[in-house]
Amino acid sequence: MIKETIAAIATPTGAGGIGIIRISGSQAVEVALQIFSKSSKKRVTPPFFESHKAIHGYIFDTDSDAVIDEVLLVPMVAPRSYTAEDVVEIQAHSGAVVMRAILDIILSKGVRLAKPGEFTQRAFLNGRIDLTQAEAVADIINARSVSSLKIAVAQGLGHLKNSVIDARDELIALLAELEVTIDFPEDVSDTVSKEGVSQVIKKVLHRCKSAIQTYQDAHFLRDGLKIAIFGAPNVGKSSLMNRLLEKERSIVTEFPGTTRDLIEESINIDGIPFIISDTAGMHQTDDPVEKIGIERAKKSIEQSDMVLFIQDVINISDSGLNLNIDEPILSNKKAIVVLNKIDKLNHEAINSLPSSIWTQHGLIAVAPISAKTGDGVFELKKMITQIATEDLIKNSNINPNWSSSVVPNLRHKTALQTAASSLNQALENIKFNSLGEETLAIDIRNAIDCLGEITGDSAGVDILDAIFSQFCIGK
Ligand SMILES: Nc1nc2c(ncn2[C@@H]2O[C@H](COP(=O)(O)OP(=O)(O)OP(=O)(O)O)[C@@H](O)[C@H]2O)c(=O)[nH]1
Ligand SMILES: [Mg+2]
Repeated sequence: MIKETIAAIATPTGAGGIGIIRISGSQAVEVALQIFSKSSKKRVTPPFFESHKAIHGYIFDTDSDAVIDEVLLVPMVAPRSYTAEDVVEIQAHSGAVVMRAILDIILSKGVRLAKPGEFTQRAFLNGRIDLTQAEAVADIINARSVSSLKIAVAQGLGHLKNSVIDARDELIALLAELEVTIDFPEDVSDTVSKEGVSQVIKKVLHRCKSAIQTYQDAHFLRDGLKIAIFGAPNVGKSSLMNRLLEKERSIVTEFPGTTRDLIEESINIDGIPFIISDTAGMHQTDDPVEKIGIERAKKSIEQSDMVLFIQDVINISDSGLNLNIDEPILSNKKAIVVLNKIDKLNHEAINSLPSSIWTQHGLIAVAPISAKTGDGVFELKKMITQIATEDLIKNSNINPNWSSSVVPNLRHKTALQTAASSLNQALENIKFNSLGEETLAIDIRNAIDCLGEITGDSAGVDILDAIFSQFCIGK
């Protein structure tokens, strides 16, 4: 049982229409009523209040009896609150001084300032939400796109939690049966067969593997898909970057070698987050600064999920497309060949450009554009989202709207991988040993613990600290 009552400003600091101060704990209601009055003339504690009903009134400085602000007080009695404790939210006018003054009065009544994420941590410790739902709160706040928001909301509603709990419960039931086998081998019922046990393990293993696959195909919806713009000097990489961002972010000049350092920005295309980088033009050079820029460009391309390989359309020889893109750098990457500066071509020449090209990396789509006029950029954006999501749509049961989609994060994926390797080991064990072997029970117990780490049932203090310390104060 958590005793201390905590408080914090829950809204961003600065001027705004409304700011909220939140108090949680067994003293929350008592403290709020001590400093609140329905009358601005004198302090009249409301004779009664209804949970979840706002009360209009005033916050007083209890030392001077001066009114600090006109507010709405919203008491939420346990367990029907964010933390599952008694919670009071004070809706005041949002200004740095007034909010701080109200918070100071609350803290003077023996309430402690909340640590970052402590309200959500209490919701978790009080069993109202599991760890995946607590993480979803941070994901909702930090969502950079509609797709990542929808995934976070689905996680907040417990879709990931439920699927992990189901799998874990199956293993717990299996372990219980096996433990009887270990303790009382003579009492083993006919129902516990090697085949039956393997089937349960395989079913859970399949679930773990498909969740890991979903992470691989879909984590960019949450973390952003990395796109590198790459090509020779002066082909229009920075111009394209600026077009995609719809702002003048990179410097553009007619001189080759203008971009020397890596420029990285986040963008949102059709509700999907991308992290896009403009790189230094690839060529042989002795210039030490350019050399460093080119090294950085190569690294960025290595780390990217998708490459926009940009060419000046004028440089394409009449004998056909010799795009020189047998670069090993492109292997295993999603790629689009962007033919820039089509404003220099006539209609006929534009129409004769191919829509895709065979390379040693397979068929790559071609996008003719003019970064100068914006022609073709809309189609290029469509192509980017389509190529980004094609694996996802092919491999997984994620609905194209991203809602109710269960997409594990990196922490979940790591735990799922460890669980899967314990389950694989368990299957090997069954092949060569009897079901009564303690090592089989150990493998299954490990898998149960790994799944429990995801929901928080068996997460250590270090994991909890790492998760909640990333939250802001007041959440
Ligand atoms: N006509 C035309 N000119 C363009 C187009 N895109 C870029 N340019 C011009 O090409 C020159 C180089 O453009 P940048 O965007 O700086 O090219 P870059 O590839 O980033 O060049 P570096 O950073 O030097 O490697 C500039 O003079 C641009 O105005 C285009 O679509 N059409
Ligand atoms: Mg540039």
